[in-house]
Amino acid sequence: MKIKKVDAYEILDSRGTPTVAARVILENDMEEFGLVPSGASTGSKEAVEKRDEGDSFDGKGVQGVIKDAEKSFFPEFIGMDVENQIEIDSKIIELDGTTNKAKVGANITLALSLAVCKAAAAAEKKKLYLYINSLFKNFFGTNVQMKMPLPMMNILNGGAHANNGLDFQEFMIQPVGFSSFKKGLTCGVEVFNSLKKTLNKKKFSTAVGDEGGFAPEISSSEEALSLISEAILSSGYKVEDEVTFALDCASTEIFDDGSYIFSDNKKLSSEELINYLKQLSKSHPITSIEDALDENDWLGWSHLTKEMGKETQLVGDDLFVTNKDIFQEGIQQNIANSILIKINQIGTLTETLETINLAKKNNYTTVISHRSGETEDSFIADLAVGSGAGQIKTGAPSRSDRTSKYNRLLMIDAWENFEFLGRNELN
Ligand code: 2PG
Ligand code: MG
Repeated sequence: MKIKKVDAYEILDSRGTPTVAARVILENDMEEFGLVPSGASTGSKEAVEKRDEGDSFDGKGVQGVIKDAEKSFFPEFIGMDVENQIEIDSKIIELDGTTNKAKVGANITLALSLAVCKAAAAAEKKKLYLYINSLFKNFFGTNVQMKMPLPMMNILNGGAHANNGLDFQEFMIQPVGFSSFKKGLTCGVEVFNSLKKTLNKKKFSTAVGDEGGFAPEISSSEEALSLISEAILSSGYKVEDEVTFALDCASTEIFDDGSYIFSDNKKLSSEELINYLKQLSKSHPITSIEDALDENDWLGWSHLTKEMGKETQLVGDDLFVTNKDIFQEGIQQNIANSILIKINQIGTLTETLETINLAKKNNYTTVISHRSGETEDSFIADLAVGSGAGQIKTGAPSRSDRTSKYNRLLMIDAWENFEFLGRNELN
């Protein structure tokens, strides 16, 4: 089916910051939209969001960027076959001509790429996850097993996503000990609600941060983990057997001049931070740690992987920025054993699928991820299932920008008989 028209709209993300929604209209007048998320703690090598830098929205408006795209970029795609995702994404990359989508803006390129995918799925009358799964077959000739992802639920927020004294950004739980997605998610939700009661009892605020998790005024990781442990126990679940912890240290944010600077003014070297994380993992069942070290501290990452990689999932987010060239380098150097996949870090769907494929080929686990600034679009839920990624990180079960993903997964789970591997996803 041919593309008849492409246009775009300035809409709002979950922080009230403008973002882009692109619309693809097909010859038969069917239309689909691609909505773009936005990060707060961004890796320096991510694809670039283009903004107007004018007076409105503190310079974050995208009206002008959209106008430019509508004038000279979107018309290039009229008449193309919407089912040819690779050709369309290649043209996006070629017309942009930069390595980080800086000319057109990754917010424009991704909006178009996602709208194309959704319109093609609709044209073929296929559920989105099934269509994404078929892209793997077309692109790489491989049959990817679809499955329900193990959630990584960020129920206690710190770092750049909250204004408490917590240095690490995300304290997450993973419901590893369940036989179905539905049971696992139910556990996560019950623990989240139990954490609210635990915090209330201790007179902490239960206001939530950007990703829907609580952001109490606490300042140590130990305290965060013990509050969550208490919540798990009082909701009747078992720590370790049924629920484990995952951290996103987002350490690039606290790295300065060769040291990791903590809010109590403690300065740690990468070796010291690795030792601290090892110690923390001894006292709590932490099964996954994301961005344990700075994005450029590759020597540290190499030590970390040697020291902790056998028993802990070590996820590269700012480290790899969903970029297959950077990731390939990391694979060669034996850095990390897992990759976070964020569609807007790279700016097209084809490149995202290539990076997922590279991870699968090299036995890295994959975690499909939201951004802290999200929209109601649940595309990443379909991506997680269709790509058989195994894990999804999409915040707390609170606020519609987060629950839209969980809700979509609950529906897919009800429609299909896809397996849920729980703990076995973690290597
Ligand atoms: C992260 C993400 C998502 P942000 O660091 O993993 O949780 O945060 O979107 O702000 O980069
Ligand atoms: Mg991260």
